[in-house]
Amino acid sequence: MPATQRIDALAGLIGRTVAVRGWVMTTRSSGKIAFVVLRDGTGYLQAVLSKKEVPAAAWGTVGALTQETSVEVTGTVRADSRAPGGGGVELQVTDLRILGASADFPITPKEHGTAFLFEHRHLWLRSRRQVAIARVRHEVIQAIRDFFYERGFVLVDTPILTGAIGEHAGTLFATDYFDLGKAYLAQTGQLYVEAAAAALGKVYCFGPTFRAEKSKTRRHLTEFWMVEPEVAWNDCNDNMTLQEEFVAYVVARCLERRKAELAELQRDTAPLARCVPPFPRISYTDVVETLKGLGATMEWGRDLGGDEETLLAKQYDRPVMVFNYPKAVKAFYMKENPADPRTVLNNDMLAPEGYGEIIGGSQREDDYDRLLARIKAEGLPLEAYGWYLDLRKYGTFVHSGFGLGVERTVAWICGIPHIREAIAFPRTLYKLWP
Ligand code: NSS
Repeated sequence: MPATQRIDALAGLIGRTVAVRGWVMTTRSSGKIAFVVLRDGTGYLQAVLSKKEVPAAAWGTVGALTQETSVEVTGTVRADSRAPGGGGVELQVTDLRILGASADFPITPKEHGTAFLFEHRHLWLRSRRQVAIARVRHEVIQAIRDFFYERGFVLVDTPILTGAIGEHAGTLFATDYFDLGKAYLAQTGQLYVEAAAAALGKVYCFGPTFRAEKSKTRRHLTEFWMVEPEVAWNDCNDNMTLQEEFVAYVVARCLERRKAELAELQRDTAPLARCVPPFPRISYTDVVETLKGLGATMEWGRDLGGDEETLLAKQYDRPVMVFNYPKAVKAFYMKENPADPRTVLNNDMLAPEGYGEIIGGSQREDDYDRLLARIKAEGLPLEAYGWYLDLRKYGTFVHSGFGLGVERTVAWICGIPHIREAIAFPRTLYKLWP
């Protein structure tokens, strides 16, 4: 038996006899010669069967090779730059065996509606586009980990079951927690990485976060992955510098290592190639004026909505950072701006091409009394924040951090219209299965 190989290894095995296992995508036969296109997750491969050269049993199965039949093919690897599959090779088959039949695969090459595809998400994942998106997501996540590892950050895993509200009281998933009352699914790991930053200096957490958002926009999931660095002694400006270096790094990695996938997705990579620092930085107050100048109805004090973000981001050729938002529309933990106490030392990063906010970050309130006042003013239960206030009691420190949403970032890099295709099994207001 020849050794079993993955399709992506075949380009280095020209002339060799190998076995490949995979799933049938399409078949075409002239009666004497048959072409079977296979996929195995690592690539696509055309297998060529000649009636004269394969055993009769193998030739006899050709008609049964329906879409998604799993098979094992044996044959010789041949260089062929034009072969469908794109790996520069095809397989001259010497034998073929069906491993698992597949009758009436529901997703055919014809067009299907989005609702139908999401009901069949477990099977839709096999399609070329979805495989390409999954591989870009994988690269984004690996790049995130490499970026922080290379810069000496320590990964700290924060809890998913939490006792304190991290962001907004309005979007909590709650569950009963034994005799201790309610536990909330984490909206953020931030409060915990703040504690860890005082222990380790530069840290990040990276995990799923949960928001009971009833919004039906193309930018919202109820479960999404967020990476949250937190750095002792960084102020708001250092925080923005870290963000632009970070986003530029992740984008550059995808351009370098996921060319084939971005091509599969027909992504115009020119806008991505422009994502090099420095990114423009503009204050919220200036943004309000800019938006008014562009004809939007926007008054000082209101948070930016999706439409305003899109309109603003269109004015720039790379991501833009908006800083110093009004205190009233932002979370309790953000540090008040000493130069204008109506605002806080925060920023959002807006992606270009209409993708909107991908990062929210801030310098944290490090003054015990001010933080206490904010917690009280927001009506948050004081007893849940005793430990968080302690960080301001025992050697308080300037510190900043941010959160980047993985699915929004993947959707933008892939150029796909909706965030729900950026994760294998999305969770939204309407989606709990599969
Ligand atoms: O709410 S954020 O703006 N900020 C935080 O959670 C901070 N605690 C982060 C920090 O400073 N450590 O969310 C951050 C990002 C936001 O910019 C989006 O990219 C993403 O998280 N995000 C979402 N993605 C998908 N769906 C939903 N619902 C969602 N909410 C936020």
